[in-house]
Amino acid sequence: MEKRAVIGISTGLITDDGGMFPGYRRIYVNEDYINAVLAAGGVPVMIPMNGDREALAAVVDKLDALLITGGDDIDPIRYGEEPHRGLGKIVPERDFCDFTLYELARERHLPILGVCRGFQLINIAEGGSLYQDLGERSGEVLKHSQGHSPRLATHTVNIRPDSKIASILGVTEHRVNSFHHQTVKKVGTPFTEVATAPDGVTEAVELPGDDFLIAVQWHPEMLESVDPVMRKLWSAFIAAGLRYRAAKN
Ligand SMILES: [Mn+2]
Repeated sequence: MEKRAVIGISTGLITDDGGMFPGYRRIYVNEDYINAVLAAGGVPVMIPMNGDREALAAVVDKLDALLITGGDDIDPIRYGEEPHRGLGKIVPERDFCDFTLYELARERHLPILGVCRGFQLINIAEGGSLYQDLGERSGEVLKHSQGHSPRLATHTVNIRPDSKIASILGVTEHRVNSFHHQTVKKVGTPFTEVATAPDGVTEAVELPGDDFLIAVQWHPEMLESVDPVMRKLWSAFIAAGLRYRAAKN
């Protein structure tokens, strides 16, 4: 029997600007996600973005955990809003795939980790909403779109001491990277907000109870190689995958 947890990784779409095939479509994932899963002992499996729900269900059935990755903005119609001026690029096909993967994994109580867009998507799937651009949020807003140096942590997050993520990371305050121009407006109903930036922006949520369902607005995969604290999040996620596999068999 396979001794390592198999971690499904959601993917995105790149359309070639130039080169040999302008307009050609490619499915991709950032290499850091693969490396972070491998470093924590997991087996990474890319799930190619597609619109075949039955095929996606067949893949999810073979997984021990699901990682929902970062990427473009989510179509605001998903939370009942028209597009505002600050909205970035949207890819409805990817939205379909990612929401479907989330739903399938949630039904099966798979461990789920959401990163950046994945964090936002999970919130929306559970009835939450977004500020389509941080400029729509009133009051002081920190720089959340740092725009450079993926491995550089630039702002602080305060973590609820009684949260699962605090016990995983072993800290209640930490510095993280930040590559988002949107942010959570309403937290999804079943979730607890477990980390915030000093300006009040939601930076992590988790599901109370036994399931491993944690989502973060920052990019822990980019910090994995430089930050031992972030490494603990990956270890805990892979460990949850192994527990899921053991319970299933
Ligand atoms: Mn941030």
